[in-house]
Amino acid sequence: DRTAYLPLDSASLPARLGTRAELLDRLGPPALWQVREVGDGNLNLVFIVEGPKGSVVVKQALPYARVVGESWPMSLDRAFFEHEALKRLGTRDPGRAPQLIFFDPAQAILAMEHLTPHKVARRAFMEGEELPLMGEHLGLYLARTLFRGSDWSMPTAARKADLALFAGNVELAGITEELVFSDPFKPAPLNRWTCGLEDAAAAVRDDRALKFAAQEMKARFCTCTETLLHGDLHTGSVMATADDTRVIDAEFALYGPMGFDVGVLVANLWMAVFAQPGHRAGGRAQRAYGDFLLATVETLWRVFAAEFSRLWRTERTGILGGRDLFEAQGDTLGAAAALAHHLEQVWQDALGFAGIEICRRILGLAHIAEFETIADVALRARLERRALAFGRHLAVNRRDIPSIDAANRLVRTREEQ
Ligand code: SR1
Ligand code: MG
Repeated sequence: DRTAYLPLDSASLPARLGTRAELLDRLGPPALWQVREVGDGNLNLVFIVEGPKGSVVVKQALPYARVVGESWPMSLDRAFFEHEALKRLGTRDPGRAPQLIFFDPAQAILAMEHLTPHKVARRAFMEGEELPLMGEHLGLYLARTLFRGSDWSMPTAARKADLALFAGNVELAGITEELVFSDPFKPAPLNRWTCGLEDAAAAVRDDRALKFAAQEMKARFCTCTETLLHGDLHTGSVMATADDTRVIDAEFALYGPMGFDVGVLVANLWMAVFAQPGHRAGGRAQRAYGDFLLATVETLWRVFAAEFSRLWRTERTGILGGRDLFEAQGDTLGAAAALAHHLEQVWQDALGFAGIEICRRILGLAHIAEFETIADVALRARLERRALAFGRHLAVNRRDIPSIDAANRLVRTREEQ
């Protein structure tokens, strides 16, 4: 499709994409395609295209932010960065990204595998569905992608080229810099919150310790370019079944601190725990589902640390490898200490980023479906208030929370308040 950029719609899609051999192979004749627009994210169009031979997903960037409308123009380049990122992430942890079918840069269209019967993790959490392998899969994914995109692992020339390439994703980095780290902590036109939380929002704007933490985490995000991040790894970017987990939607990819992807992901799992009373009656079932979510966080972190340590021992081939300083001189304890020091930094960063992510999902522009779909506004406000207090605690006290167990216990304590 070499014509000027034009957004797709369900009616025009078969005619516009029906000459692509990759789609004909997978779908069969375009006259028989069924097209549904299913995008529920903040930025893009997403179509499921079904034909007699199979189905695919077609994603197209819009020249504006869908969540706000045409008054917020946005470059189409994010489709390019998503494609580049998914190629790399899919290689670093094979099988965890969707299979890519084609990319058309002029039309900002990315066609990929239709993940079915996968469900967006957020939706599964609202429906109370247990995904027993998700924590393990995501722990492995985080360790492999974060380690293998860094100077611990990559050849230095390739890593520097990628750093320069993804530095071009400046517009989406800017969205995170503003919407995540700044807006929720100051008066900002796009901020919004549930009715009844006015006092909590005002208290945050007056909370010097929290604003200081937000500014420190923003500085880490902007200046620590240690690895290629997914960049928006909330639970709407995860699709899962009982035995498979996939990570989608990498358009926010950029070089940043490892703790960012970890922290955003666990923040969204913790928020799902806080939201549970809005989705099922209290008592044993609710408690059990919260336990499942907390166990998922625990598994995720433990698997992440174990797999990262394994890669540290076996794949430390990049310019930061440091084998000459430690193992080559017989100092295996020194290598272990360096690893422990690094994991401690990731842990503290993850807690700090998790805290900020929770604050922004309650006070900023982009909220989460687990809270937004709670029709009882008073209940929603009560649950969001608890989550917000937890998020604040994480951000401000991130250096004093020693373990994943301690962090999970804090969730349970806040839930009871
Ligand atoms: C205008 S974009 C708002 C949010 O949606 C994306 O998924 C990111 O999380 C971003 O912060
Ligand atoms: Mg997204």
